Order: sequence, then C-alpha cells, then structure tokens
Amino acid sequence: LSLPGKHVRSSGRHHGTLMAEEAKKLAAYAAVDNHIQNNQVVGVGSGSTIVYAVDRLAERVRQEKLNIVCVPTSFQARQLILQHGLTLSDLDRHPELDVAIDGADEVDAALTLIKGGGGCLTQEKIVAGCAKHFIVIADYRKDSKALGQQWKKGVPVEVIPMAYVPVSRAIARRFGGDAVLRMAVSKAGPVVTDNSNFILDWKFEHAQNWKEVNTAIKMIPGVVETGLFVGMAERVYFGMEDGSVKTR
Ligand code: ABF
Repeated sequence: LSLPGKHVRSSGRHHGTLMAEEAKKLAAYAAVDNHIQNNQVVGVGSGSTIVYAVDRLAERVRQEKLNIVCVPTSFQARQLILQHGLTLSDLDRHPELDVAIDGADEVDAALTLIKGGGGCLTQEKIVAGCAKHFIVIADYRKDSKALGQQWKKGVPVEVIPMAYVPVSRAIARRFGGDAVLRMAVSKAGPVVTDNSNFILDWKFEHAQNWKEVNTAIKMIPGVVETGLFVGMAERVYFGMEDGSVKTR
C-alpha cells in the first residue's frame, strides 16, 4: 500500500492550474491504489468522480487478476459496475464491505460531508455504513473549512413524497433557512430518487452542530435520510489544482 498523503504529479493543466476533471481522476486513482486489495468487497459510490475510480478499479482487476465484488449505491453505480465487467453484488449477499469509495459535494475540516447533490444519499449512506472503511474522493472545489462555504445548494434530505410539505416546514421552523423541493431540470415535476422518493434541499443559514441536526431531522416523520454524513468518512482524497493529492 502507498502511504496516504503521498503526492502525485500530473500534466493535465489548463492555464497553470489543474482542471477539475483531472483533479477528480487524481483523487480517484490514489484512493483505489491505496485502499483496494485482492479479495475485497467494495462499495461503489455515485457521481462523476466515482467514474474514474471504477475505471481504475477495472484496470487493476484486469491487470492484477484481482478478485473483487462490488456493491452499488445507485442505479448509476450498478450500470458502471456492469459496463466495466466487474462482479455485481448486493447487501443481501454481502452485508459487510471491506471498503466503500464515494464522492461528496462538500467536506469540512472534521470530515463531515454534504452528499446527495446527485440524489443518491440514502443508498450511499447505507452502503458506507456497512463498510469497514469509508473513503471519499473529490476535487479541490469540495474542500471546505465549514459546510456551506463551497456548496451553495444546501443539505439534501430524502423524504416520502406525501410528507414533503410538512417536513419542509418542520426543518425551517426548527433550524431556520428554507427546505425546497428539488425539481427536475425540465421543471415538469420533482426529482424522484432511486427509492421513489422526493428530495428537499435545505438551504441553511449558519453553521450548526451537524451531528445533532442530522439526528433531529431524521426524527421528523416522513424523512428517509439526510445528506449529512457525520463521523463516517475515514479519509478524504482531494485532487488539487497543483497536481498533488491532499489527504485528510
Ligand atoms: C455522490 O455524487 C453524491 O453524494 C454527491 O452528491 C455527488 C458527488 O458528485 P461528483 O463526484 O460528480 O462531484 O457521491
């Protein structure tokens, strides 16, 4: 295993700084190279950064003839696993994972995450919670001192459709800000998750005790899950603008 914190150089630069896509790839490759070993069950996250991780995982499986079983966190992840010819499983067959790798929308200094910009937060949290090690990969834009400084779209909260109005009101009343129903790009209707639910994006006004907030929001009837991941991430890999990989 390479040591975490090892810096990686790359040539994918644009006007002197690394473009976000190249930074995502650096983080993803470093995480796969440092945390994946033979005979592991691996949780596969969702989003655009994870695509590079699955590319690298498939390459290593081919080259090193690794025996790896993958558990997806979304329909997208399932498709990625199948398209790359990797072995697909689920939590029925593999309820204990060795490692889960996933992206994030924002990571603060304490490794608290906002996730769910892609709408897959519930399955992502379930899979991460089943893993011995939960590793996060992101580009430099996700690196934050405090939640809300980088990611401006708020904390996603998955809700049972019939409850979205009362849940939205309860969140705003108790914690301030505004919890808005996420609409499809077409504006024809709400975004519907892989679990057939809706998403509220809670635009909070100030930093809070995220552990308490997460627990309190989950207690509101109709809430399925929040995109606050508190105390779950073990290590985060950031692909940086200067071509290095920073870990936290
Ligand atoms: C998933 O994908 C989500 O939880 C998060 O919202 C998003 C990150 O996407 P990307 O890698 O495209 O920035 O991990």
